[in-house]
Parts: sequence; structure tokens; C-alpha cells
Amino acid sequence: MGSTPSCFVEVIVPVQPTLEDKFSFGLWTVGWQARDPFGDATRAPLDPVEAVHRLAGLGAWGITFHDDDLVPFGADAHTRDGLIARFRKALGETGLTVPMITTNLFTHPVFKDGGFTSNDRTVRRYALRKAIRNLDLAAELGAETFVLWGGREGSEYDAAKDVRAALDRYREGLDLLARYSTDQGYRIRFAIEPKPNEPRGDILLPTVGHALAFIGGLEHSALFGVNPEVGHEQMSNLNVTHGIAQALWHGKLFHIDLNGQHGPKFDQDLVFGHGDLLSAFSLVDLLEFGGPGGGPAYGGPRHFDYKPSRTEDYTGVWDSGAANMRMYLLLKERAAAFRADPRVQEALAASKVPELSVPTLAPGETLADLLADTTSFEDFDADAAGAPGYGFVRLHQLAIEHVLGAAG
Ligand code: GLT
Ligand code: MN
Ligand code: MN
Repeated sequence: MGSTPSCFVEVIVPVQPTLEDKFSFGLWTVGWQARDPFGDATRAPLDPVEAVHRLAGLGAWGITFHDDDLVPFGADAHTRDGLIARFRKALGETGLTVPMITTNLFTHPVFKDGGFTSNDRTVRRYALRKAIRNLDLAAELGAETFVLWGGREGSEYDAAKDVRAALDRYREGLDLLARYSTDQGYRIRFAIEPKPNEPRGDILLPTVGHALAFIGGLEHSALFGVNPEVGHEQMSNLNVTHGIAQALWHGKLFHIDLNGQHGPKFDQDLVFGHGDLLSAFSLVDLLEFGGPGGGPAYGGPRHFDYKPSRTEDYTGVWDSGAANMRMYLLLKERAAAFRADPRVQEALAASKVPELSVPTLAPGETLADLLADTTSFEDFDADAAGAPGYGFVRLHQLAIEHVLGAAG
């Protein structure tokens, strides 16, 4: 621990993170000691104060944490106050912000059957109190987002969990949290983080789509959005860019966890872009250039939720931390070049991509007009319309050439 980060970042293309990039990291990411179900920790514990200083030194803007990342579970009030005070001092010294806080309802054995959806009612009441105490801390530190990852809200055996009752309790818990927050006058928004499995065999609200549907039934649904994680969608073999696009479409992308994953397997939490690179490219393209007029579609934190691989020492930890930001910036640069390339503009037009934004009915046209329009059906030449190709492969090749830096 405490070794000097290597300087590979400066060796190649000079892309340097700035505060405007809004890069943030979970304390549990760089602080992961690399203990897994089959092996012991390979790294010594990391002092949260050192994490703050190191991340600020790398150019990050924010740091996030679970209550128990900062204050060990069960610590007394005096210890808690002291740990929070020295962490705040480090924030003050570095200017690092705390844009998001989250609650650990998954590590202690009391949560082995979940927090808000445990079959044991006393555990549910305890989970709520723990989350509410953490909400107060979030407000105190000025966090805007409160992430809810229900890693233990699920089951291994179908008969062991009444899923409809569990969803009732989940809703009850989140309604109470939101009620408390609004009663206190907090301006915090909640972001549900979906994950299909691991650590439970099956987790409730397994995908972005499930979470979005669930949010619609909450009492304060306007306060709730999603915190999708790249790898979690890919664990279900889903297209994460599509998931994020739909979350944006609903106005519900409140936060995002960026990392890398090689398809459906255990949650790898690799460096962003170190999994499916092309998916990382399309995601950055969407976030940065998918908004109105080609601007950003998302203005929130670019939060990295990765785990420095178990093979790495602390040099590797800080190298991988820097690599996340560098990957994002390089992909942003590539996406900007892709969007600015006249050949791409022409290929997009040939593929009729912009035409999808034109409403199917003309301005003022009614459904009756459509039904009366013989050119739309009776006289429509489906064979002729079905003959030409869309040129999507050419468009995709151009995207890849830009990713490879081969597009000139
Ligand atoms: C946990 C999980 C992450 C969540 C974090 C928030 S903790 O490490 O794997 O995906 O974002 O609770
Ligand atoms: Mn993950
Ligand atoms: Mn995550």
C-alpha cells in the first residue's frame, strides 16, 4: 500500500481529467481488498483519507461510499463522529465532493435474507433505521443522490420468498424513506441499482426495465430513478446502451455505474471499457452526444464502480483508477470524431437514422387521414420498399474505424 502510481497515463495521448468531467469513485472500489469467495485479501486496508487524497490527485471530482465503508458496522457514536470528521477534513483539503451515498444492507449476517424484504420483520425495521440514519449523513454532506442496491433482496429458492409480498415490502420501505426525506426537507433523489444475481441466486428488480416498472408504483415516484451498472445489464446479456437510453427516455437516469464486463458470467467489475469496448463506445457516445443538438444527454456524475483486479498491488489500484477516467475520455474523443466525420453524417443519412425522429403521422394528420391514405397501404409497393439495404454494416464499420483511430 502507498506505492507511487506509475505514469503510463502521460506516455500516450495526453487526456487529463478535469472537474467538469464529474468523475467519481466508490470508496469500496479502490478500497477493495480483493477478498473473493475462493481467496483471501491480496491488499492491505486503505485508509479512506488516503483514498480521498489519491483520487483527488488523479483528477477525480467526487467520492461515494456506503455507511460501513467509512464507519465500521456497530461502531459507537464517538468513533463514528471522529471518522466522519477526519473524512470531512480530507474533503476540505482536496475539494473532492460527495455526490452520492449508499447504505450497506448486504454484508452483515443480519441481512442474509435481505434488508427491506427480509422475511423477518424485525430485520426490515432495522434496515429502515440504518438507511434513515445514513440519509441524514447524506444530507449533511450535501449528497444529491442516494443509491439503493438491493444485493440481498432476493432468494435462492422459489418457495422461500413470496415475491409479491416482497415487492409490497420493498415499496413500503422506499415509500417510508422518501416520506422521511421530504419531511426533513432534504432535496435528495433516490436511484435504484438493478442487478440480476450475485450475491443471491436471484435478486429482485434484476434489470433496468424491472426497476423502471417498479418505480411507477411508488408513492413519491418522481423522487426515484435508476443507477444502472454497465456490467449488471451485461450479466443478463442485455444491451446496456439500450437500457441507459430507455432510462433517459423515461427521465430516470439519476446516476450511473461505469465499469467493464465480458458478457454473462460473474460480476467482473473491470475498468470501464476493459470489457465490451464497442458497447462502452456507444454508451459514451449516447451520454456525451445523444442529447438535444448533439450535446450531453446526461449531466450527472460519471461514477466508476469497478474493482481493481485481485492480481494488482496498490500501484495497480491507482493505475486502474486512472485508467477508468482515461478510457472514458478517450472514448469521448473518439465519439466526437465519429460524430464530426462527414462520411459518418452521410452514412447516417443513407441509413435513415435521422428519419426515425420524424413522427409517423404528418403534422395535423389524423388516424382517419392515415386510414384514408391509399399510398400508405393499398397502393404501397412493399416489395420495392423492402428491396434496398439500409447500409448499417458500413455505418458500424465507420464507428469501429473511429474507435481504432483508423478513420483519419
Ligand atoms: C456493491 C455492488 C455495487 C453497488 C454498490 C452500491 S456496492 O459493491 O456490487 O454494484 O453499486 O451498494
Ligand atoms: Mn458490479
Ligand atoms: Mn454498482
